[in-house]
Order: sequence, then C-alpha cells, then structure tokens
Amino acid sequence: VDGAVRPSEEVPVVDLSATGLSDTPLQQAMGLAREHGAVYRRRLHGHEALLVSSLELVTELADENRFAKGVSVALENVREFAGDGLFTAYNDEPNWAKAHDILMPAFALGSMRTYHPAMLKVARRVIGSWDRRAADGTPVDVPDDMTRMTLDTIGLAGFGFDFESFSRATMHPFVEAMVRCLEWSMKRLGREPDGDYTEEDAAFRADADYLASVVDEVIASRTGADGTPGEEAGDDLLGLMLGATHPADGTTLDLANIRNQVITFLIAGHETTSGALSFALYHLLKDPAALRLAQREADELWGDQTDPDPSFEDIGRLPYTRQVLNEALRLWPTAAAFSRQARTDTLLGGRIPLKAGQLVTVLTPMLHRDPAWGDNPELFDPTRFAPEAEAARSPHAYKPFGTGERACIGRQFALHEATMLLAMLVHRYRLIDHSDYRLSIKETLTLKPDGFTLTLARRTPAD
Ligand code: MNH
Repeated sequence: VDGAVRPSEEVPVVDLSATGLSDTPLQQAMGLAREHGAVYRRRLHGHEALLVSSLELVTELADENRFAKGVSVALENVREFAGDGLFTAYNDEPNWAKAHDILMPAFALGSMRTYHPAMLKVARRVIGSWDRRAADGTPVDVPDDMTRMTLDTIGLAGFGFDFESFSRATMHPFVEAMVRCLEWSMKRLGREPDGDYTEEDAAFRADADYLASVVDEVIASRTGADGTPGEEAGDDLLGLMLGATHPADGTTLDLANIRNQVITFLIAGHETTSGALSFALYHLLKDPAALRLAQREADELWGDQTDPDPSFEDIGRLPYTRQVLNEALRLWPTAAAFSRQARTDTLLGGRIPLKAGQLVTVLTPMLHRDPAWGDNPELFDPTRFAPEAEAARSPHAYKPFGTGERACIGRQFALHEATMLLAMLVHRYRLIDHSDYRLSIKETLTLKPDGFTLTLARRTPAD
C-alpha cells in the first residue's frame, strides 16, 4: 500500500522429518527442486535449510557485499577432521587469510608448469595400468582408477609424497578412511534427535586419527626429527607452508594448521577431480560424436605417436577437451552444493527475508539446469562452452567451483591435470561400453558414477 517491498512467505516448505534424509541427499534435493521449484525450505528434525537454484537468486547470493561463504552443517562436520584448513575455515578466522595469502601464488596458472611433470608421471601410471587391461580385455573400474590418479598427483605435486596407488590391488587405506569420514559427515546431517551414534562416532574418530597419522608421516618426510623444516623446504605446497612467511607479519603457519591444510589438500585435491574425470569419460562413452571430436583434437596435437610427450603448452591447445570437462561439471558438479551467509538482515529476491548470519544453500546441479541453459539442459553438449556461447551467458549460471573470495583455489590444478589425462586416454583407447552402463550416482558428500566400468582397445589415431 505504501509502496515498500514487503516480504511475502511464498516459499514452499518440505518437511522430511517423517521420511528422513535419503542416502543420496543431493539427488533427493534435486528431486525436491524439480517438484517444488528453484527455492524451497527443507525441514529435518528441527533444523531448516533454504535451498536455492535459480540464476536470478544465485546472482544475488554471489554479491560479495551482501553475502559471504557460509560454513554449512555439512562443513561443520568436515571441520571435525579438517579443522581450520582453507576449505572449512570461518571467514574471520585469521588462519584463513594467512594460508590463503601464502598459498595463492602456488595456484596461479603459471605455477601449473611446476606441477606438470608430476601430473604427467601419474598420467603414465594410468596408461601403464590401462594398457594391461586393454591387452587382456578385463574391465577397468573408472572412478577407482581416476581416484588413484588424482591422489597420487596431489601427493606428488603438492607434497613430494608417493601414494603408489597403481601398485596396489585395493585403494590406499588413506582413501578408504577419508571416504568414510566424508560419509560420516554426510550421514550425520540426517541424525534422529534421540538416536545413539556412539559406534559411528568412535569409528569416525579412529579414521580421523589415521588420516592425521598419514599426514604426520608426509610432513615428517620433509622436516628434521625436531619438526623444523630442513635446509631445502622446497617450492611445492608443503615447502611453502613450512617455509614461507606471511608478507604482512612475517610469521609462518603453525604446525597444527599445516596438518589441517595437508588433510584438506589431500581430500579437496583429489576427490572432486576424480569424479569430474569419471563423469567426463561416462559422457564421452555415451556420445560418440563428442568422443570423435575429442579424439580428433588429441590426434591433431600428437599425431600417430605411440607415446606422446605432452608439454605444458599442449594442455592449452586442447580447448574441446576442456569444454568436455566443463560440460561434465555442469551436469554433475562433483562438489554439488555450497553455502552463502547473509552479511546483514536482507531480502533475497526482494521477497525472502534473511537474518544476518543466516545460511542459504546453492544447489549447483539445479542452477546448472536453469532455463538460462536453454530448452534441453539434460543434454550433454560441450559446445555450450564454446567462447561465443560462454560470452553470451551470465557468469553466475555456472558455479562448479563455488564463488567469490572463497571459491576453489585448485581450479587450474584440477583442469590442467584432468585435461591432460582425458586427452591422453581418448588418444590411446577406444572406449567400449561392455556392460551397457546406466548412470547411477554414489554420494559421499561428493558425487561419483557408481559401478562404472569400461573395457578398452588400443586405437591408432586413424580409427
Ligand atoms: Mn576445490 C574450494 C570444487 C578441485 C582445493 N572447491 C572449493 C569449492 C568448490 C570446489 C565448489 C567452494 C566450496 C564452498 O564455497 O564452500 N574443487 C572443486 C571441484 C574440483 C576441485 C569441482 C575439481 C574438479 N580443489 C580442487 C583441487 C584442489 C582444491 C584440485 C587442490 C589442489 N577447493 C580447494 C580448497 C578450497 C576449495 C583449498 C577452499 C578455498 C578457500 O576457501 O579458501
């Protein structure tokens, strides 16, 4: 009446207290968004979350003046084993800015040159293993091998530590403990108020302690017996953390924080990239035209060389392969949600009242299916990331790496490593869908195709 904008409670409320949270909460949340729309409230055992997935509202949430990263309940759970590492630190925790400032240079595009040799070494481990499978015709477990690859890569490139995952029949116990910790963090979201969880919590504690012990081994391999860095701290991530001082106050990171950072990088640095590569291979398998284009691009670069030697510069010459990864991350952003926190009392979209400090969850896979993506958002189409198409679209329509100051620090690292491996794999192998694989997605806070196997045949680039 007086012309002022009045909040109106038009947001649908979904109460899950009776049914509970599913084992695949992200896919459950996607289903609820399809049913109730791009913004809804989800109630569960007395907690309420606001889930948002429209370009209109995410554009507002990306405004750093009004919103900042929110440490969600899920991330609070991850804090139980990653502490004040970069990913789970609160915005105002001094160690966040300090570690961010010290580590940022190590993640600039140019720094990828330093990691390239380690990435290539591990890519060749994948090929060694897949050549044997191609020769005897047995299937490869794609997500398992992508996880071996990304873990070995972050270990070697970041910390000079070799997990040697391809010399093991089963995954390194670090991965198994880490996956259980992530699972614990996810399942804890759905706990009944009067349930007894002592057993789960004890098992979690044991896993978290084991992770810390592996990390202490990684750190010890680089420090003297007294815990101080040796003469040559090195210029990889661990070297920086042990040696570099903060430009502002000249202090280094403390050892407790370094331990949290190493756990954080070992987890954040491999779990999501391995899912991204697995989804990219899945989509190429199901889209022969896209696979052909990716193969042609690699063939043009490496011709009929049996063992190409990709240079650092080559990775920038694989734009279509990069588009394939971007498109796989559009449909299945492997870190599928992130939270924003209101800086002050505000109205979201001019209609949804938020209190200062209140969290809002962005449901990335549904943002990535907003009408801004056209009429067929479920369709895998790497040309969506052709430069002209990208220029015509809002930057807020695509957020697989989060947003703003707290966005992913490892984006270039992930894309360099994944583009190189994907191009090497399609250059070398025909991908055979021996089981007529139907996509099913496993959730452990991150997303991965479940039970995805392939058989392989060596190709000659003329194929
Ligand atoms: Mn990563 C933050 C997704 C690869 C290290 N990463 C984030 C966020 C998303 C994300 C989303 C923001 C989370 C939030 O807002 O709460 N990350 C990815 C994806 C890939 C990925 C989809 C691969 C594909 N990330 C990597 C790699 C590394 C890494 C590789 C390290 C080598 N990520 C981080 C760190 C943060 C982060 C560290 C936290 C940054 C900060 O808050 O300062």
